Amino acid sequence: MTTTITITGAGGQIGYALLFRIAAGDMLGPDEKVRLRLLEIPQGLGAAEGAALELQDGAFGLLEHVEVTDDPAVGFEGCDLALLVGARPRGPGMERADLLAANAGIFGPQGAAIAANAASGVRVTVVGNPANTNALIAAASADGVPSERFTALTRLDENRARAQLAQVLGARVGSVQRVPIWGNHSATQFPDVSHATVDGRPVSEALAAIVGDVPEWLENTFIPRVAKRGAEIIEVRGSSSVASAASATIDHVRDWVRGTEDWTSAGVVSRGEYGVPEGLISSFPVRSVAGEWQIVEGLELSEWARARVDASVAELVEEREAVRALGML
Ligand code: NAX
Repeated sequence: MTTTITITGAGGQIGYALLFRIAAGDMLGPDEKVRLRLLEIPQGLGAAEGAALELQDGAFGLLEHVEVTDDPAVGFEGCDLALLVGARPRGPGMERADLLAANAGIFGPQGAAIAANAASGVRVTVVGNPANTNALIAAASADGVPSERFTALTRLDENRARAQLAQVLGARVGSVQRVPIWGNHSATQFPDVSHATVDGRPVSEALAAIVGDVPEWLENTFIPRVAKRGAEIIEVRGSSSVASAASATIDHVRDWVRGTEDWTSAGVVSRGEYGVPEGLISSFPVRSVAGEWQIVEGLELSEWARARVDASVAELVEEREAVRALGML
């Protein structure tokens, strides 16, 4: 079988880190051939074309074809998986409303182009920020495509949270599970350890023995560390997260297509679960079953956790209102 994958912003940094891993089979496995469509704006075409030459030189056995274009109709033609990475970054003096408007101007038309050109079962993953609201805008513009097919990447946040926990617990990261991210992919996100396990056992007791006052540690150390990890990477590396973001994108799509054994996190459309207003694209604990994300329901949330979820969801509501006020939703 061959899967057609469209990557927007393919000439950018995350695009460069993603393309070679997809071509190597890291996302869909060693038996699935891939056809790549790299969608850029005119200024990014040279970088995308250069990446296409390097893909050729990688002599990847699974890579059937690479096409570079700045035409969304061509870029999304027949695509099964759309990775929407390209976005407008916040420039100097840009207000939040300006940022939302600039991105609505990208993700609205891309949603429409997906509806008009993609394969009927297309699955869309939005990486470009503000990811949740960009996904909402794309979904709203994609007539005829169920909104369940539009997701926002919060897997990087979850991976960061699991890695931080593993480090504190002195455990392998693979042994730390059930650390969902709730809400927005932003500083308000809520990485939730209340159901977390290490080697199948609750982490709460192990944490208490190490950090003492667990609520204080969560509030003042763990959550800020996870939520501000992007800024930490910029400070240390001198440039934003790239390979880890690409890796999380691979994790998200692989799990969506091939299923999960346990929970993970994804920004998916709310149908009112946990009181999150219907239609918002919010991060939830999810599992992937038969190619579809399912929100894990029935989890207990403490009063403190509830307030954290509500605060992040309130930010998503504000973003939706701001885009509506601009007449772009
Ligand atoms: P770069 O600036 O390196 O690349 C972005 C690329 O997108 C550029 O080549 C640009 O020409 C292209 N582009 C812009 N508008 C486009 C359009 N309308 N159609 C097609 N291509 C377009 O940024 P990079 O470091 O690759 O980051 C990409 C996005 O990921 C940013 O919005 C960034 O904020 C976001 N991130 C999201 C993360 C997440 O977890 N959801 C984490 C990493 C990252 O911060």
